[in-house]
Amino acid sequence: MSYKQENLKKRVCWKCKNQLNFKHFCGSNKSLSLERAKDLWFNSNLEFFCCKCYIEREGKILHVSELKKVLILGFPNSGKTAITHLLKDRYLEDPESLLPTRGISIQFCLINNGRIAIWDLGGASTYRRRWIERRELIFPESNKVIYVIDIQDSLLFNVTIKYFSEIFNSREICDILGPELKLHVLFHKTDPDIRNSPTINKNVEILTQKINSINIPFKYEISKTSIYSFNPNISDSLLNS
Ligand SMILES: Nc1nc2c(ncn2[C@@H]2O[C@H](COP(=O)(O)OP(=O)(O)O)[C@@H](O)[C@H]2O)c(=O)[nH]1
Ligand SMILES: [Mg+2]
Repeated sequence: MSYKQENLKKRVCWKCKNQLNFKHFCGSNKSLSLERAKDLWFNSNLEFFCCKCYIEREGKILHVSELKKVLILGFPNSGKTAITHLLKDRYLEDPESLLPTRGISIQFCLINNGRIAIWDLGGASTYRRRWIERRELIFPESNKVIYVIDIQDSLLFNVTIKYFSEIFNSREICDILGPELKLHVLFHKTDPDIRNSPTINKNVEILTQKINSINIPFKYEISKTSIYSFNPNISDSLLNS
């Protein structure tokens, strides 16, 4: 089996986050062809463990409980996919390499022994319409919705708030989501260097007013986030609370 020349992405152990090695993975799974091994290695829905964590898992130290569902919604380019990566992997290798999301991308991660499915819902207009039309398929059994707004792009405020209210002012969608839903609105791209600038403060004020004027039937929280100041505490509070 030749894997030396392969430019394979690095993976980390799901539990301890130590880096894993494709060569060792092939060595421990000799019955797999190189193609099959690569398919598995690149499949982001699969969990990989290092030997130590795998043995502990076998010993039932790692219990996986229920699967929580988190939806990430918002306009294109607001930062949904970047946030999904940060929530799932805790790091973002190359923010510039993100491509527009086609349809839905579902990523799984494990937090405090609970499995979480993060649904990153494409924000292009055809998709936005589709999520609302197919609400019966998209919204049921969600534990949390994270709605992302690019705080720097004030030209889009009215349209993103319109989409937001199409979801959270819809009796039907709110009934599907249920009264226990946790809604988190992110004023995203509040980068550290502009966090306290007059423009951003003004944008925060405008958006907060717009959101507060919508009759949202859930408890909601507004946070200012940036990929440049994302940390594990923010991930935990977004996924756990
Ligand atoms: N300045 C800044 N750019 C960001 C931030 N988050 C994402 N981006 C950039 O915004 C662009 C769109 O991000 P992406 O996650 O693909 O947006 P999506 O279309 O909502 O999924 C990419 O070029 C990202 O690098 C942030 O916090 N600050
Ligand atoms: Mg995307």
